[in-house]
Amino acid sequence: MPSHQGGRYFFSKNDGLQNQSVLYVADTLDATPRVLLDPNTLTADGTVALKGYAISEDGSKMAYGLSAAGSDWEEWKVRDVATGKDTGDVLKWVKFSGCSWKKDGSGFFYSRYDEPAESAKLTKVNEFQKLYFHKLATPQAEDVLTYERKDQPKWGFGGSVTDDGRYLVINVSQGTDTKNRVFYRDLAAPDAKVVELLNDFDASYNFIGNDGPVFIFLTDLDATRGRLIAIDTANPARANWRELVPQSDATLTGANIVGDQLVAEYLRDARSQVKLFDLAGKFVKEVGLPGIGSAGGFGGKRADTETFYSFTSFTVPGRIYRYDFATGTSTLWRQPKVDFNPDAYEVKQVFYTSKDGTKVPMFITYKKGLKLDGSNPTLLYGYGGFNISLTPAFSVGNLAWMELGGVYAVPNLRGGGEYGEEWHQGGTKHQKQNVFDDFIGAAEWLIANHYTSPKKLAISGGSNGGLLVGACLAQRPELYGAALPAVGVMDMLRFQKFTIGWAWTSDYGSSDNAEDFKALYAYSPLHNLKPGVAYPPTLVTTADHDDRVVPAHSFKFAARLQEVQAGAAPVLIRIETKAGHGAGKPTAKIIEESADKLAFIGAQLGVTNSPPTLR
Ligand code: X97
Repeated sequence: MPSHQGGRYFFSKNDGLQNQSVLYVADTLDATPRVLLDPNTLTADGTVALKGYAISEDGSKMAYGLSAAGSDWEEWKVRDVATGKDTGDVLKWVKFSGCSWKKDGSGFFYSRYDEPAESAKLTKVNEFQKLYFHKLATPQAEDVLTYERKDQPKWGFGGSVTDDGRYLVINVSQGTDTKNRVFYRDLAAPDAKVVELLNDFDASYNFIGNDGPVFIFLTDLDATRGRLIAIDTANPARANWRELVPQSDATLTGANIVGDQLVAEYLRDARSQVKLFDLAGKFVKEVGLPGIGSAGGFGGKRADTETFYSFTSFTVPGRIYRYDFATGTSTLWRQPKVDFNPDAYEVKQVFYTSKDGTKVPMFITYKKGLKLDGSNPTLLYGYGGFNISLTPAFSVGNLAWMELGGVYAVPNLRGGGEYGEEWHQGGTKHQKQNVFDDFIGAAEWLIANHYTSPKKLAISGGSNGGLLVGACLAQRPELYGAALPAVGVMDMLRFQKFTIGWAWTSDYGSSDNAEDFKALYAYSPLHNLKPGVAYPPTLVTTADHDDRVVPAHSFKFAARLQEVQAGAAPVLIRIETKAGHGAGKPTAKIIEESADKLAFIGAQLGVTNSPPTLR
């Protein structure tokens, strides 16, 4: 999506097979863009990725973060937008950080950790994050420490300068817990102290923007599906908080102040809905979307008269639309060319009942003409955690599967964010088994409704979804014909001991706590594989530089599964090199890995259709 800053437009584009997307700048939307940063020129194998960038207020400078070989570590640099030359500024040991410029362009705020020992770079526990200000053209050693808490190793800090330049808002997080604190500092007063505005970790408070001293937040306080509130920093007592947009039956997942309005993004049964409100919270109108699917973006500044958003679904490759606030119309700006006929596919949403009676939605996509005779090779994909929602999205890999006659199914498991914080909490800690029951329930529904049968059903998921696949494999080995656990958390007793693993105790609990230990031990994939059981064909995947979920999880799980396997089915592990948890993976490696995974499940489920002719 283009963003408009300092009179220029910035956007990225991938021709389709480029390892990394290229960042362009253009003077107007219609002007010929020029390349501002092409990560493909930084290494021949495309393993250096652009992880983020921030443009200074006047559009003259770009701060940008690169990561190498898939690691979460980033190195930030600064580029002169007019000349395309780097300024020489270099910031190291940046991780889980944003970047926010001071409006005078003198420098920016970012978050970093202390430098780890070389040998522990990819495994050492990440704690004591610190917020810094980097002044342009000075060495990192001279960066000004803006905020740190030596008494709170687990607090993470993110700094953002408000649209009007007046305040630095400091978001305080505790790992992946949705509850946070919010502090701020007045940037207009030279020696202003940090004000602890929201200091309780009692709910989530997502800063949306400010109208002078009045701060607007998206919160789940007394509203599991979210609402917008206004807090006057001059009068911050709770009794004075005002509700701008109350909770509704759809889940409020994000909001922005653009075009002098509040653009509110909702999920209704995991499908996007977008509404506009004025700054007092009065409903203005709904933004008509091009169909059932996922919309995102809607960024910009308060004074902007336009915004851009992406729209995608299972059969709609990501399109970019421009929304004009004056006319209230969306126009298609860019759309990729993918050589397939979307009308040849069917997308539907069903609702099934899980073990405890909970109604769970599931998207199912397949080529039209499907016979419900229980014989269709089916790929069931899930995640189920961390308040993350699975919404309709396009993937060439999934399309290839469906072209071969495969069914692709995505249930919205508990633990996700589809129905708000209550839905998320329902799949965490001592209730984590609900997530597995929901996934198993999806498999059983697909079998009972004659889409497929156990021998024709593959399960897949990555990260927390790798845990999902591992746990469901251990609990119901006879239910599947193949399993693809990717970059999974497989050892639930030790995950907190490496890199950012401790952060996930908000969803998982911790083996350091006796009660949690019991719950974790009961489902930990590594600890629940049993000798004498015939497990389905399994291809475990991970990568050598995964410092989000260290690859040891997958190594141990694969070794144990090979050890106990009583059946004849293969148990393989595929370890990608110069790659990590997934973000920034070059297209060439994505294709190689997808091809191997599809070939594995295709062979194991007996996919017999001949592949479509290569064009
Ligand atoms: C993480 O582990 C992200 C680790 C760093 N991090 C936090 N909180 C986040 C963040 O500890 O980036 C956050 C971001 C997205 C979603 C939730 C938390 C943060 C929050 C506010 C401000 C700045 C940072 N994640 C999980 C993961 O990778 C899920 C998504 C992000 N997992 C791997 C979970 C289990 C397996």
